[in-house]
Order: sequence, then structure tokens, then C-alpha cells
Amino acid sequence: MKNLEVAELLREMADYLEISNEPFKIRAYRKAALVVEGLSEDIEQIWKDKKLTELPGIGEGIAKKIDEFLKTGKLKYLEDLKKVTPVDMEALGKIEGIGPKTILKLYQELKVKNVADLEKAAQQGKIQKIKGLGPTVEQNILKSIEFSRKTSERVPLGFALTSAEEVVRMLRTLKEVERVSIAGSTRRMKETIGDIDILATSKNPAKVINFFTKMPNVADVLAQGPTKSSIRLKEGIQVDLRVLDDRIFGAGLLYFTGNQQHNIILRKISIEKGLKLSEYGLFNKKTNKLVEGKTEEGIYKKLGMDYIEPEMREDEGEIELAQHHMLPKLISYNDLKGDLQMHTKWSDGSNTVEEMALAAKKLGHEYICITDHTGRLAIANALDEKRLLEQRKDIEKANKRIDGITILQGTEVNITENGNLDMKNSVLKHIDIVIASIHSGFKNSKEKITKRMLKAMENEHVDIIAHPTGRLITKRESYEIDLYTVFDAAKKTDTVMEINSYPERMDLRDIHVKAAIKSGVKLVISTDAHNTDQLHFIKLGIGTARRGWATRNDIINTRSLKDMLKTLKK
Ligand code: DGT
Ligand code: CA
Ligand code: CA
Ligand code: ZN
Repeated sequence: MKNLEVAELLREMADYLEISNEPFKIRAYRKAALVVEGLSEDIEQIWKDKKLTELPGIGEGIAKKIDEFLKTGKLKYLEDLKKVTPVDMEALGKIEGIGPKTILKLYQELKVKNVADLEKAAQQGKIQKIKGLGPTVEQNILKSIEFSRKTSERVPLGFALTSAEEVVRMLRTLKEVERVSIAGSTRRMKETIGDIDILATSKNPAKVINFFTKMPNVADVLAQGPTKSSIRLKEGIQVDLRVLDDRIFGAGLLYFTGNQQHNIILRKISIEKGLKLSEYGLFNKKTNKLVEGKTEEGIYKKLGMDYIEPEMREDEGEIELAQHHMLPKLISYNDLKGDLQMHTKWSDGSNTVEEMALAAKKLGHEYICITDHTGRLAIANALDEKRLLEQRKDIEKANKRIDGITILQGTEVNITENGNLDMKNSVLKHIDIVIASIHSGFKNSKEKITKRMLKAMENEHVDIIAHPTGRLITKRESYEIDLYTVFDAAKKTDTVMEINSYPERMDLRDIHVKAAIKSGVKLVISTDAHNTDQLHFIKLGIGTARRGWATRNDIINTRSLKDMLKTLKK
């Protein structure tokens, strides 16, 4: 699939347009990039079917650019822009705190073309001398380079999962493939992925390997043997495939799912029982006879323990609980009845209320909450009091027209620098669900940010705190916040904490989920979708909840609409 490549291209276009000052077009390109990135379908297929302009946010102009790129592998307009300003916009753009405007300035004044130039200039103290930048910016640039160096090797789960599912789909088309599954950290739903691991079974491994290395989305073949191979996909990520005999599928899956530490302990336990565990099965140590291999469940059972879900296999006490039959019953992937954060055309989303509702209904939801930005958040086209009333009518209309799903009106309000909300209580009072979140002042001290959050939670109208730590996986670390104090306050004020499923956010993250549950805090899993194609990312939030050992009971949107509303503040 070329979805990520096309999204990247559109984003690059937006960045270059920003230098040339075309604000309207910039937003269009960024929106289009988001849409393409979140597609579950193959962009090339949509293009072949001539349906590009049917995608939300993709008009004739952008469709033409995508068409040129898919036809020729290039974009003349972008190439020309690049000639005028020859900088590595993509890499520099990933450094938090410098946008295209600053990149242009740094190129014009210091001839900074890439991250290495940038780091050198910052180290030599040249950046702080540029008008409008200063020493704080310089420090932040150095910190951010360090951070992106640490994380750039890993890919957010959301993107890896889309690629992994695509490879699995292709392998399934081959009749020689008996069973196939995602393994490794992707199956464990870890928030970032080093490489994708896939396990298949077949009586003809050579054929499967050969097919795998020749898939159309393969960029390089890194290794190829009779039963295993590693490739790099065009979108950049590495995929390892192992092909085994179907009789030992369970053993192979257990081994390649990991994590490694979990496997090591299982092997130790096997030895204590006179057995031997490897990727080829569970064997009797004396006779070397296969005791079990077909299913993971069977192997865990023979080792005297309950089945452990992949998301829990991190050596964090799960093995002992499984031995004592005390594992929590995790929330499952079909337990959610609704999605409580999403944006529409009313603010910075690309679809209408009705389109979002129909798409959510298709996913099986019984209710959704439209939470467009309100207040003064200028970049997000936030709603004021008057437009909120108009939106209410739009939602009522959609509720009348569509059966089988209830649409609530919510809002995402910004928590200001002094902990106030940027919308009046007299307005919030009439909103079904109020979500508050921090979108500014990320560099405040820990005390200040924590205080802002506490004050917002004390507001009687605030039901949910969205993306509580503010991190962006590959871009920016969380602002500093005392989450334990926040969780205590959440419990006291009856405020729900969000597990945001947006691929770049995944916030709260797994360890926070665990801590929140320990503090007795209620949680909600939402997508923060900005178009219909992002609604399916809800599974990322569920995976995160499972990694945090959450049960159905911990998550408010597993309940029916009536019961869910009852859990909110009065
Ligand atoms: P990643 O790719 O860094 O996100 O993390 P994983 O967990 O997918 O790690 P990876 O791809 O190196 O290996 C996949 C699984 O295979 C790993 O979770 C456990 C198993 N495995 C790989 N190498 C070893 C090893 O040397 N010893 C053991 N016991 N297991 C291994
Ligand atoms: Ca892996
Ligand atoms: Ca691997
Ligand atoms: Zn937000």
C-alpha cells in the first residue's frame, strides 16, 4: 500500500506551501494527508477505481497531484519548490518547535539544510542570535533532536498495524498458506514497533517465502532462507516472516509473540516440569516427544497455567497470576458500545455529523459524541456559542434521520494557562458531555500544569480529560504533570480519564492505565477521529487498555448509553 507514502507527500507539499504563504491550500493538504494516512483501503485501488475525489477532503486539485505521483512516482510542482529551497523539510519538520517558517529563516540566515546542520548551529549558539528565536528555542531544538534520535527507529503501532494487516491479507490469498498471524510487539499492541513479525504455516514454505519477497509493496529483500525471510516495505518498516508446519503453529506463535522475557520464564517453568519449550513445540525432555504444539492455550495448560492474552505478555507478574488462576478478564475488542471523542467539519474534521454517525454505526457503535473544539483555539476553527447552537440543530436533525445510533453533542474545550476553560459555564451546562484538555503552555512547570488540570476537573461540567499527558509519540514528550495527583483528583471529582486511540497520541498509555485503575479512576476509550476513516483506530485504544490490564468494568463506554451517562458527573 502506498497510503503512507502519499500522506507523506501531501504533508511535504503543505510544508513547502507554508514557506510560499498559501494558508488556504496548506490546510487542505494537511487534511488530505490525514485522510489518506487513516484509510483502511489501498489508495492505489481507489485511484484505479477513479474514486479519489470521493474521499473526504480530497478535491480535484489534490486528486490531480496524487494521480501524477502514482503515475510517475514524482510531483513536478513539489520538485520545483524543492529547487528553490533545497532543505530536508521532512526531517527538519519532525523536530518539535520549528515549523516551515523557521526552517526557511534558518536556511536563509544560516544555510541550515538538514538536521545535522541544525544541530551544529544550535551547539554553536548561532540560533539564539536570530531575531524571534532566542536561547529557549535553541535549547528546545537540541532536546528535540535528541528525542527524535531515540525514537525515530520505531514506528507508531497504528501505522505498523495497518501494514501488518495488509501483509496478512496478501499472504492469505496464497493457497499454500494454511494459517497466518501477526506476532511480535504488533500482536502485543505495544505503542511503538521495531519491526513487524508474521507467522505462517504451510507444507510448502519455499513457495510462501518466494511470494512474500515478491509482493508489490516490497522495497528490499533483506534476508531470504528456506523458512524465513525479512523484507523492507516501501513505507519503510521491516517485516520478518517465519513459515512453520501447521502442527506447531501454537508453539511458533507463542515464541514469536514474545516478549523475550516472558518466553524465558516459560522455558524455565518447562524445565522444572521435565519439559522443553522452543519455537518448534513443547517436548518431553527425556523422550524428546512432542507434548503440545498446535495451540498456545494447550501449551499454557500443560505448563499449569491459564491462557495469557498477548497484550499481557510483558513479564509484569502475569505468569504468576496465570499459575494461580487469578488473571483479570480483560476488556475485549468488541466490548465498546460507543466512541466519545470525534471532530467534524464544524471544527477541524473532514466529515459531517451524519457521515460520522453512519460510519460509527457500521462499526457497531450504539452511540457517539461529537466533540468539536469550542472556545478560542484558533487553529482548530473552534465553535463559539452561536455556532454551538446551530450545531445542536444539525445533530438533532441527524438523530432523526438515522436509526440505530444516538448522537450526543459534546465539546472539547481548552484548559487555559490559569486553569480556566475557554468557554462559559452557562454554555457548557447545555452540552451532553464536556471534554477538557491542554493544547497550550506545554512548557509550564509540573506544578503549574498539574494545578491547571486539577482546576479544570473541579469544574462541575467537565466530564472527561482528553489525552491527559499531551505527548505525540514521535514528536514530543509529555508535558510535565503529576499524574498521581491528577488520578486522585479524578477519583474525588468523578472525572473520567481518556485513553486516546489516535495513532500519534495513544494517551493515556499502558502504564498510566494500570496506575489509573489502581487509583479507582474510570476510563473512556475514544478515537479523536477527524474523519470517518479514523474511527477504526479504536482498536489501538482497546489494545492499550488491555496492556494496562483493564476490564470491561473500568471503561465507561462498554456500558449502554443510559448507564454510561449515569457514570458521568451530575
Ligand atoms: P520490536 O520488534 O522491537 O517492537 O519487539 P518484538 O517483541 O517484536 O521483538 P523481535 O521482533 O525482535 O522478536 C519477536 C519475538 O521473537 C520476540 O518478542 C520474542 C522472540 N524472540 C526473538 N529473538 C529471541 C531470542 O533471542 N530469544 C527469545 N527467547 N525470544 C526471541
Ligand atoms: Ca518485532
Ligand atoms: Ca523481528
Ligand atoms: Zn485535543
